[in-house]
This record gives sequence, structure tokens and C-alpha cells, in this order.
Amino acid sequence: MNAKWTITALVGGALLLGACSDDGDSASSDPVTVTAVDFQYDTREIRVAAGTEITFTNADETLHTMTDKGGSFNTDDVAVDEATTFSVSEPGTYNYFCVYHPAMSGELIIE
Ligand SMILES: [Cu+2]
Repeated sequence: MNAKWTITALVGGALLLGACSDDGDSASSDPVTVTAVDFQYDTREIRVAAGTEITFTNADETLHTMTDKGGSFNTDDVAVDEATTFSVSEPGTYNYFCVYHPAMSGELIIE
């Protein structure tokens, strides 16, 4: 699944033209979950429709955040075994990271 999403990201511009073909690659509005564990996000690339609920869960042993580098969203501190839900309404590609552990990073694509 991840490899497929990576390819999709590379040809994202072309996909907009082919969005009518229902081949499973179009962005879903089903809620998604991103979990922090072992100082990593378990999902490094998320592709969803605008406004989709994104739940960030912390299953690690220290607090983490899920923060957009461009400042569009920020979960603030999410404590161990806590979760928070947010959504992004503006289509675009967002690179997110943890403010405490910048090596943790991922990409959120809003369509
Ligand atoms: Cu962190």
C-alpha cells in the first residue's frame, strides 16, 4: 500500500486529470489514524480528501506532536496513550514532524 501511495504522490498532478477513474487511488474521506511508536509515525504518507478526520495517537513512551512545517496544523503535545483528532480543509501537500523529535516526519496530502 505504501509503495502505491508513493507512486501516486509522484504523479499527483496527472492524477487530478484522471480523478474520475475509480481505481482506488483517489483520496478517501474515511477517517485515518496515525500512530507514533518507537519515535516514528507508523504512517509516513497520508492521502485523504479535504476535511477528513485524522486521528493522531501516541503509543510511544514520551510525548509527541504532529506539526505541519508550514504551520497549517499542530496537534500540540499529545501525551503517552492519548490521541487527538483534527482535519485540514485546504488541499495541498503538508510535511509534518514532531517538534521534539524532528527526525520524525511524514507527508500529508490533502485532495
Ligand atoms: Cu516526538
